[in-house]
Amino acid sequence: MKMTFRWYGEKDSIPLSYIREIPGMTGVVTAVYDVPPGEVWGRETLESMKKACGAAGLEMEVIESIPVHEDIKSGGANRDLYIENYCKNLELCAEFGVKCVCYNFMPVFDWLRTELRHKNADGSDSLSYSHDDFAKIDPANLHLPGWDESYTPEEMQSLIARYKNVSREQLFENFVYFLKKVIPVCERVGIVMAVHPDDPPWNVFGLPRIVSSEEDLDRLFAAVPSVANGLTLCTGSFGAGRSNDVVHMAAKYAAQGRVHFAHLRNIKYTDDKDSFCESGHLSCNGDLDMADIVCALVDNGFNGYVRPDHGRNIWDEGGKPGYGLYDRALGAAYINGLFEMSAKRCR
Ligand code: DNO
Repeated sequence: MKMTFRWYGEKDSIPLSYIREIPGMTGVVTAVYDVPPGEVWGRETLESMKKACGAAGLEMEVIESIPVHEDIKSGGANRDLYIENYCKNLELCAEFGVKCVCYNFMPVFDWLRTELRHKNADGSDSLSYSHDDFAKIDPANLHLPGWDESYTPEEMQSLIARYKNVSREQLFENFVYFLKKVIPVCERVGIVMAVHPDDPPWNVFGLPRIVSSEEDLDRLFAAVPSVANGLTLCTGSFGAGRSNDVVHMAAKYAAQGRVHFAHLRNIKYTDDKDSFCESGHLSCNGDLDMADIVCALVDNGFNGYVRPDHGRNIWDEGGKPGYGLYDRALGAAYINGLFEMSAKRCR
């Protein structure tokens, strides 16, 4: 496995030199952030990012994400143009040594939470999702933590409206249409696609979500069997769905050679509905058994990229919610320990 760390480019408040100092760190997970979804990225931007990483002694082999334009997901009139642009970005990334692309196929929204600074008993704060608070949100007047700045309420409404006639089935067809064009390019240029699961793994505001469960994954991989059509095993996202057996999923998809990337974090269920809070990474902090998950990966030949996912905000850091330095660095250290121990135990 290769331990990596998400880096938001030159504007990230966490310098590459700090990332490099985290034990076991081999590279960053990053993206081009100054180009709207669907457009072709600038060669110079990638070039300068790659140079900066190289100078810091870090690899740049994972991109998270090349966003999938809403026209592709909803099957809009311009989807072929946006798919073409997507393929151009893949080719460009490959030129700069990128080997894995994490992306998602969630209509309109990416991850959703109801609170960004949920106070924890240990004094830290973290992201959380409350079933009751979510139910109170009026989709006609959306003010979602983390999303307020991304879209105006009007823009969000019109985006949601685009999916009015897009059923689960139609969304799946659109996904397969996209993959059938993109995967051959990946195979040619030596990149693997790693779909990020729905977060949380259920439909929101009446919008379908189709990467939420083992059943969804099986269907997706059967439709496009190339192993370049793979998975980001995001333990916190799948784990929020209580019927998902994350240890089993880790074992099964690692054995298929489809887990190209793992986002490792833990969550704590906070009621008997579907509420959860993002806990510290350790098994004893949450409801997922991180040791069992790592063993399942190692035992089944996992050899992909790993990154410590969302950390708590600790030591008054006040960083980007989920993406401060301190707790993710602690998470990386813990995860490194789990991998070392699992590998030894396996010998
Ligand atoms: C959240 C991230 C996601 C992920 C995208 C991939 O913290 O894991 O936003 O980057 O879903 O497209």
